[in-house]
Amino acid sequence: MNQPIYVTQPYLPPLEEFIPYLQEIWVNKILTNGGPFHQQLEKELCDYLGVKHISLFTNGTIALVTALQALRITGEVITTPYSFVATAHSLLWNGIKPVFVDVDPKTLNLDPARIEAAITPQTTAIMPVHVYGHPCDVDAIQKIADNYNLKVIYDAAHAFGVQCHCGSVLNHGDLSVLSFHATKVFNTFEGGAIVCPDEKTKQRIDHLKNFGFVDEVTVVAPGINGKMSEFNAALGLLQLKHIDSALARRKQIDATYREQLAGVKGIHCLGDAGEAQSNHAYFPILVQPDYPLSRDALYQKLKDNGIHGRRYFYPLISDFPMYRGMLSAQRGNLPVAAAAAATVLCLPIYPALTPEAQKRVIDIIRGA
Ligand code: T4K
Repeated sequence: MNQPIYVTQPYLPPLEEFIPYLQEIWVNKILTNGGPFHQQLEKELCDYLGVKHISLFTNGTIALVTALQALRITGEVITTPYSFVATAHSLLWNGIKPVFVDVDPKTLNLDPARIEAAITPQTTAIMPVHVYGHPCDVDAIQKIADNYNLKVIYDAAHAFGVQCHCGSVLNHGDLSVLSFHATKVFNTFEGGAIVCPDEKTKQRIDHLKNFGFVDEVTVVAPGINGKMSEFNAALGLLQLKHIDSALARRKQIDATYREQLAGVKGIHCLGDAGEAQSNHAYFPILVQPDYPLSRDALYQKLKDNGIHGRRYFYPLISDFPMYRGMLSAQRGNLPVAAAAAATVLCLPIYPALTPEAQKRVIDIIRGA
């Protein structure tokens, strides 16, 4: 019986390499609240990612909620329906109205050409997502934000280590938010971070994730508890030692899928690795009408063979009950996103995926 193959499997470095970190925690007895591993990971991530400041968080969702608070965003925010639900939930948690705008058919990222029409006097920010780690059109988005005096907060949950035409994609916009969840390219079991350009903003974010405390007796804002623990920070430090080989293996798997699926009628592989500097976080395909099976039939066929692909992102966020009554959530407003949600399937991609396991996936898709 073959082992099940999941859409992803967390990368775990050898256990014995983690023991010294645990010993250090046990000796120090500093478990959280900005301890030595937390500080070290912030510094090492800045160096690795090529960014100025990072504030670590307990997860990406709390980081998104806090990023909006850090910039005092209110009113309406333009965002994408084609993402994980946490993107829009972070707006609702702040009492902000999401305004959904359709995506670009090539990248499935927020389409800059459609943003202006959705701006109202209540619009204060744009929250795009670098979906699957493929960079948004950051220049076009910034131009609109500058013209209308809007902030830009990137949901960069998938974009660890992604480069664009001018260095790290995380340096674009006012803030970028990363997720270090178990399913991500770089994981700390649970975790996240806000990337910010200046010391003052970093300080405000650090206060907000620590209940608003500035010192023992001063609270400047109704902050939350968003701090990353020393355990998670230690995992991050260890992961960082292995990240380059993990990314290299992902790149090979991506290239094999592209090569082996290139001639399969009705299968379109998104995000040509050659043109975008991807981290190969996901391998999304679109199952088109000229493929012999529907997307859901292929999903099921793979599943029947122990291969658990995922339909990221179906349903659209705008189809969930707390959003679907909104004017911008109407299907007619979002044809590209709706078509993608109906045809997308993310195939297994992770460093430990063996060539034999990948061949099983490819053979089923080719053999339909
Ligand atoms: N913004 C965007 C654009 C995001 O994609 C996300 C998260 C966020 C914001 C929020 O960041 P966080 O607050 O999560 O840091 C998963 C993840 O839970 C979620 O982090 C992620 N996006 C989303 C795209 O995927 P599920 O419900 O699909 O995950 P789950 O548990 O079904 O896992 C998928 C597969 O991974 C499993 O079939 C097996 C494998 N797996 C998973 C876990 C958790 C393992 O092998 N081991 C594990 O520990 O949401």
